[in-house]
Parts: sequence; C-alpha cells; structure tokens
Amino acid sequence: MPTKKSPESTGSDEEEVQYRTRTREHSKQTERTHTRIKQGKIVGEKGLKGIVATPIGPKWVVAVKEEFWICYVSGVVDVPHTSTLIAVGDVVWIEPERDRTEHGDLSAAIVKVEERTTVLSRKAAGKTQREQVLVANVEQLGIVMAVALPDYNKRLIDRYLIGADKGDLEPFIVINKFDLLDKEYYQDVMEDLKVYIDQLSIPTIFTSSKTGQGMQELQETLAGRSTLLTGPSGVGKSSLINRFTDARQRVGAISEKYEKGRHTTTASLVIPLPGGGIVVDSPGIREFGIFQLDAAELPFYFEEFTEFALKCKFASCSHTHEPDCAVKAAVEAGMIDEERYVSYLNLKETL
Ligand SMILES: Nc1nc2c(ncn2[C@@H]2O[C@H](COP(=O)(O)OP(=O)(O)OP(=O)(O)O)[C@@H](O)[C@H]2O)c(=O)[nH]1
Ligand SMILES: [Mg+2]
Ligand SMILES: [Zn+2]
Repeated sequence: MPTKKSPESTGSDEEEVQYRTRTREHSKQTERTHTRIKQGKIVGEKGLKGIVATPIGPKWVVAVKEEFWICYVSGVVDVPHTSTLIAVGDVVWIEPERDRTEHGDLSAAIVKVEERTTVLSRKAAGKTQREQVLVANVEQLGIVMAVALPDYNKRLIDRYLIGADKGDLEPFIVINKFDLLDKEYYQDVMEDLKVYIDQLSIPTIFTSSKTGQGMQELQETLAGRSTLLTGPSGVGKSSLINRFTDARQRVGAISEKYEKGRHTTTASLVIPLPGGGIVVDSPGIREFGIFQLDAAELPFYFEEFTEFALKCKFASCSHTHEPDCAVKAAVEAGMIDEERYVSYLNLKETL
C-alpha cells in the first residue's frame, strides 16, 4: 500500500463524549497551569522513563517497569510534535513529586514526551481538520470484528487499513465470535473476506473467546510485540485479552479507584503480556475518519485496483463517472470486491 500520512473519525458515543470531556478538562488544565512546550528540556536526575498506560480524567497513569505513577502534565513540557499532546503508548519522562495522591499512589509530573515511532490517528470529531492520536508507538494494528452480533463492517476495515498504513502499523484482522457462525454460512464468510486474505494478504485470524478457537494463533501474533486491538464496541476485544492475561483487571483497577468503574472499555489501556510484549485494549469505535487523506493518493490505498486502473481510457480516471473505466468493469466482472469499491466511493465523497 502507499506511503505515510495520517486519518478521519470512529468511536462509540461513549468514547466521543469522553474525548470531548477530556479535551475540555485538558483545556481547563492548560488555562490553570499554562502548559508551555519547550523543546530540548533537560530532565532532572530524578527523572524516570515510562510508558503512558491510560488516562484518568485530566491525568495519566504512567507505567515505569512494574510501578504505576499518577501523573499530571508539567507546566513546561518538552513535546516533539504539534498534534495530540500526550497519547496512550507515549514514552515519557516523569519527575516524582514528594506527596502521594489521595489514594496513596505515587505521583509525578510528565516533563518530556519522546518522539513517536508510529501513530494510529484519525480526524478529530466535528468539522475540524485536527489530528487525534489514538495510540502511539505500537507496531501492529489488530482490527477486531465479530462474525455476528455485531456483524463485521468491511467499510470500517478498509478505513483502518488506510490508518495503519499512514501511521506505519502492520495490520492484521481478527474475526471473533466464530462460535456464533452456522456451519452452512462458513463458505460465504470466507468468500466475503477473500479480498483481505488472498488479494491483500492481510493475516486474518478466526477466533472465539468462548470456545478458545484461534487463541494460540492470536497469542503467537502478539508475542513479544506491541499491538493495538481496535474495532467496534462489543466485538470482544477485552474478552480476547482476558483469555490469556489477568493484567487487564490489574491495570484497570488503578484507574477504577479514581473513576467509577464501568463494564465497557472507556479508555485505551496498555496491558503487559505474560511472555513479553504489550497489547493495548481500546474502547469501541463506530467511525474512523482518515486524517489528511489526499484525493490523489486515495486510489493507491486500494492496491488491487491498480492493475485495472492502468487500462482505463483516461489516465486521470477517478473510476466514478468516466467512460471505459476498467476498474468499474472489473467490479462488474467480480474481479474487484464490490464492497471495497463502495469503500473507495465513500472515501472519495469525503474529500
Ligand atoms: N458468543 C460470543 N460472545 C462473545 C465472544 N467474545 C466476547 N463475547 C461477548 O460479547 C460481549 C462484548 O465483549 P467485550 O469483550 O466487552 O467487547 P469489546 O470489544 O471489548 O467492547 P468495548 O469495550 O465496548 O469496545 C460480551 O457480552 C462478551 O461476553 C465470543 O467469542 N463469542
Ligand atoms: Mg472492551
Ligand atoms: Zn477508471
């Protein structure tokens, strides 16, 4: 697929609300403390390097080895980017405070954010063209969908694939709840997903967190690597993670002390894996708007169109209304997946 850039918008209502609340809280905090970006700041000798595990209101939980610190953002902070100030997965430097938090946890100030190696971002909700970094520094993007309840959404898969490409993440697909699939529909599902598995060669794992199907393959995919699991609400992301580690509860417990516990995932959460590596559980997403998608680059994200696009009558063919369009002919002949073409048209309309 094509070269990097960044996304548009996806999220459960819950997440949108939370994101808005957080933004408001952040700006309140900014007003209070006048956060200033100052690059090249020297971190004091008491400084510790950690990873941002999850947000707690306007604060962040930072994991330094096995320890969790409750951190606020320092009034002067060294940040190497101009987008989302701090995101889950960021590698940060913190300076310990003398006093502990009201719940007796270690407290610190985030003073420096390291350069991000990868980002999964999308276009922030609303009319803005702002980038919202969902997670930083993960190597892989696991796009989790269910075979039913809710049905998988190929349009969303296609958007995630572009987001992964732009942010330099290696994608794979997980189709969960396979226990719900009637055997007689198995071939139909395989046929429907053929474009990803055969044409685009994206590793695809079929799982059930109820029966354990595919768990070994998923575990092998995650082992020793850093992975974000994303997808709509209710597809089973948290259930899959709970199958092979209880760390979700342990890490989650720390934020539950500060925020009322809820059943669904309300914020991204970094979870260490027993054999090494991390997995990031994230709240369900409904929509994934691609940040900075360029009209000229769009066709390149649909790489299976390319061999046909070369045969279009016009070199500049947009594969929409032009005569003698070989891409449209290929869709009609079943050589290009019809739903992928619909994804292409949908994205084209947003530009
Ligand atoms: N039948 C079946 N149900 C499953 C499976 N995996 C999860 N579930 C159920 O689906 C529901 C949602 O699972 P969660 O793990 O909370 O889903 P999630 O993707 O983390 O959802 P959010 O946190 O809201 O994004 C729960 O009731 C699970 O018990 C599965 O493999 N098969
Ligand atoms: Mg969840
Ligand atoms: Zn064409």
